[in-house]
Amino acid sequence: MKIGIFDSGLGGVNILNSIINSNSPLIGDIFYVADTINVPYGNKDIEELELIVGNIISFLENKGCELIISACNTSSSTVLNKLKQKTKIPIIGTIEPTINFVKETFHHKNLIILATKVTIESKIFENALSACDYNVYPVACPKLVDAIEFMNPSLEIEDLLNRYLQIDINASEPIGILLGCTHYPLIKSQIKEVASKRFSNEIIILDPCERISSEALNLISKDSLINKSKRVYIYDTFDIELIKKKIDYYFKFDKASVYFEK
Ligand code: DGN
Repeated sequence: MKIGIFDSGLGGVNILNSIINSNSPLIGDIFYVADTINVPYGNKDIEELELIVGNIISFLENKGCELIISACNTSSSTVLNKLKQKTKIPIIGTIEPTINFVKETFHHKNLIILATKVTIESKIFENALSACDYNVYPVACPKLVDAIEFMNPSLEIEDLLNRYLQIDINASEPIGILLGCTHYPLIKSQIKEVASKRFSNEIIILDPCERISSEALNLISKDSLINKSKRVYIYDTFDIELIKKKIDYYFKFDKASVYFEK
C-alpha cells in the first residue's frame, strides 16, 4: 500500500509521525509532500488553493498512492470536497476525524478553536461543534504558521499567542483548546502555558493528530496487509535541505527509513 500525505509545510509531519508510530502492518511506502513554497495556505484565496492542492494530489497519484491524506485543515475545510470528485483514489481530510475526536473526548462547554484565517472563515468547525452544544470561540491565527515554519524565536510565538487569546470567557470550568491547524501541535506546550496564564481555568489541549491518522488507517483494507518496513519519501516544493533541517529539529523517526528526495 502506498500512502500520500501533504501539507503546506511541516504541519502534516505531525500526522506522518502518528502514522509511523502507529505500528500498523498495513503500510508500505509513504510519500510526503511539504509545499513550503506556498506557505502559508491559510491566507490564500480559494481558487489559488484549489489549483495548488490539485497539483499535489496529481503528483501523489502519479507516485502510485492508493490513499491520500490531506494533512491540512485549510485545504480540508475548503477545496477538498471538490477535488475528491476529480479522483478515484480515496482522500481523507482532517475535519471529520477532528470533530469526532472533540465530541468523544471533550466533555465540558467552552471550546476555543485555533486555526488559520481560511479555516476559521469557512466556519466548518464552528458550525459543527456549536451544533454539539459547545460554546465555541473561533480564533484566526494568521501569523502563527509562518512563525512556526520559519522557527521564529519562541518569544515572538508567545506574543502572537497572547494577542490571539484575548477572549473573554466567563466560566470556572475547564477550557478546551482545539488545535485546528496541523502545525500547532509543534507549539502545544507553549499554547498551554500562555493560555494557563491568560485564564484561571484548567486548560485542556485537544490535539487530533492521532485520531486523524487512525481514521485514515481504518480506511486501508486488511487485504493489503504487507508487513514490510516503512519507507518514507519526503518531497519539498522549496528546499529539501531546509525541510530536512526542520524535520530533524522537531521529530525523531526511528520506526521508518526516511529519504529526502530532490
Ligand atoms: N497546516 C495547515 C492547516 O492545518 O491548516 C496550515 C498551513 C498554512 O500554510 N497555513
